Amino acid sequence: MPASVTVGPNILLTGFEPFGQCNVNTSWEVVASIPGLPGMALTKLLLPVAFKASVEILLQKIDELRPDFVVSLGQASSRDTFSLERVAVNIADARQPDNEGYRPQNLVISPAGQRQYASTLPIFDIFHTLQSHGIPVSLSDSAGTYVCNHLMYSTLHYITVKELPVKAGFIHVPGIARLSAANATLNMEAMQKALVLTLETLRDEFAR
Ligand code: PCA
Repeated sequence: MPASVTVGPNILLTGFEPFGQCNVNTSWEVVASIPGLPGMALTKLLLPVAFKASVEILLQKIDELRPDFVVSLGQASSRDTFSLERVAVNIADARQPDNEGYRPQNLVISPAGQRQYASTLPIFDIFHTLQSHGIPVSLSDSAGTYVCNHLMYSTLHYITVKELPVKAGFIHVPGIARLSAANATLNMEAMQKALVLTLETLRDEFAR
């Protein structure tokens, strides 16, 4: 047997570049800080905050890597919890232009696609695991209508249409200002722990 065989899931983990008023994006900060973990092969991918390019880059990576799971993270500056998104909706409606200057307004992402796609990650298992470790976690009913929702929708649509054996979903994390506030419920260390526990939950689900 070759020495380098990895037993366990192949996980593609994505975060975003900075956008808007922020010069860091905590989603990438937390993804970049995660160590390699036993029992899984982890690939990290930094995505531009651009409706079109983020999807093109991610779908190309899915084709190349054929991961078992795709876990995408984005920053939601005003949130205080590690937010597991339940659904992505078939709407692109931006209040501000993306980093390429594109600003869709009240557009349908995919005319032939479903109204919404539910996350196919085991979000309830992840929720309970994080809760039992005292991490501020929530199930979120909306990933918004900006680049993050668009990425989640487009990924799940692609996987569905192509009938790929890939599970995917999205997590929003608080902005850096929230994390560093004196009364922050979630700091960087807790967020790293939350992501590690999330990945370990996926590894356990894969083994079942
Ligand atoms: N958050 C934005 C896009 C990139 C990011 O990190 C969003 O919630 O859509």
